[in-house]
Amino acid sequence: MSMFCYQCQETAKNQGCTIRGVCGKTPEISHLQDLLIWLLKGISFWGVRARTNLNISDAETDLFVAKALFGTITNVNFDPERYAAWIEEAVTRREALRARAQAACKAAHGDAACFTALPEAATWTPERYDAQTLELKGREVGIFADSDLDEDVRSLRELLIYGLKGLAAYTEHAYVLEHTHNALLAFLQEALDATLDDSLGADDLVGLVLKAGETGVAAMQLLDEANTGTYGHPEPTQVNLGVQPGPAILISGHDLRDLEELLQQTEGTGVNVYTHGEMLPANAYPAFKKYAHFVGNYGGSWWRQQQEFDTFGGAILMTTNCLVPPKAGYQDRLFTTGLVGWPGVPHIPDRQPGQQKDFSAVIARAQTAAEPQPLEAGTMPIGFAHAAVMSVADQVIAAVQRGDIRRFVVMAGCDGRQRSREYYTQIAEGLPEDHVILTAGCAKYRYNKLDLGNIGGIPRILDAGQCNDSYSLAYIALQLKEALGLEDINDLPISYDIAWYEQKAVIVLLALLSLGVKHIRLGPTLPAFLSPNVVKVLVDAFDIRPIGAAAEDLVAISAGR
Ligand code: SF4
Ligand code: SF3
Repeated sequence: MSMFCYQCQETAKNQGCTIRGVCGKTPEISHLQDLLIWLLKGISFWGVRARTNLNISDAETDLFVAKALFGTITNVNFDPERYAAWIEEAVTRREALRARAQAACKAAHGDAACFTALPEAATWTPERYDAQTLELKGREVGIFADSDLDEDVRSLRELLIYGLKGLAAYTEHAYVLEHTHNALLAFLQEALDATLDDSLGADDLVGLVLKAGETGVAAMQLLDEANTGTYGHPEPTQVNLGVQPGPAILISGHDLRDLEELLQQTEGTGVNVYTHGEMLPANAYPAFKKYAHFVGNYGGSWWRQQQEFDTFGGAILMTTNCLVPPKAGYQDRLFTTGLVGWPGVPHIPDRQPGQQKDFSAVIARAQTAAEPQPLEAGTMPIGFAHAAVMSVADQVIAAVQRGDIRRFVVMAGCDGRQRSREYYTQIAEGLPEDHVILTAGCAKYRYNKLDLGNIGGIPRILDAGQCNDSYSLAYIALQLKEALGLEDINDLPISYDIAWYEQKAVIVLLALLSLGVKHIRLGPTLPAFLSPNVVKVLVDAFDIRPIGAAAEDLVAISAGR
């Protein structure tokens, strides 16, 4: 086995990538990621003890842990040099925290009482930061580092870590917009530290997994406040799918601040800006709609980028996941920023305090590149986040009470390459006409261009936005429960048919469970990292089920099962 990773839905044979990642991740990157995660556990060991016993914390290190976790999400970063730099920073930060904690503890309690049993992750320091040394250590500390570990404990630790990655991503997005909540960062460390603790059994870890879900709700709420507080509430909008003459930049990923600064810097340059993948919902924000050169969306979800970036012709900016190994046809037009990286692809550095990022290299590249070739034409409705839906709440509730809307089906989450995801198109096409789809995330690209009509003016596909906007769906459900005078969220006429791919979907799932949502269908496959016993816990407590054949699931969904 040259590597082992099973964190995403496309893992090989739904068991694990052992030779090279289906995503393009090399064994080298896999080992560097394993080492980085292990060192984040080591930072957390000191972080938790310093915070809880000694009232010591380091805000920059707390945020570093979140950023580094985000950096290891599927399809974020494939650049070994960036990982080596993060690993070195992790050791430096850990040692600084350790020195402060040990000094404070000794001063308070004396040498003998302080930190006697230290896990290796809390102390290991490499002789050199060269790729070979780091990779070698990464091989020792991966998922199977302890071959005797109980398989359910391993499964729960990994489930927790993947949930934390998603939680870290949402938290980091909110921090970029200067919306902060220290408890979120503290929980990341509490949970990472717990994965080093061999005294914790399956029950303890299940408790932490559920706490991760609750913390996920808080992170999604914070991010919602950050996005809507900074850029206004998304408005129902018909987004253009065609192209316009002129040089162009395609911006993808989830980072709205990058988009804002790119729009400001391209204004008046003659360069048009289009969205791709998860940036599509930005077309519904008042703060961005005001730019005349922000002209629409190009293409579909992340996995289509190898074809669509090729035909786009212009410059391309990846602000977050999902980055697919670039093809030669567009690699010289591709730029990364934030936590994203690919070896040899120019990276736009982080913003300095009080300044914008400098996107001039992206703009200059667009000015010498080709114009976009049309892929499709027409428009598509977007912008149905919670404020827009709640502004017509009376209409929605009346339609439910009259029976015009008999059921909502939450079809949020991720898209992916596998053919089995045609299931989601079949479900969308096959739902009865009195069913309304609520969606968020790139899962929607399996059906968002279908014309499913509307019910009394309410579109049958209500797109709340990015996966980052999943909070909207929970908010709408909770508001409907109140308005309809129901006791239990599960009494609502809502079914959940969720598609997952990467780790942000894991925290969305855990957040839904923490809100008490039951009977979720999850597909296209159940996560490979769930052991049979952990699946059983989820089934017994929450009635989670794998998707079945579309025809059978349609009957069951419609019957409220
Ligand atoms: Fe495989 Fe997914 Fe891990 Fe990539 S992220 S190596 S595809 S399991
Ligand atoms: Fe998509 Fe990567 Fe999950 Fe944001 S962009 S939802 S997969």
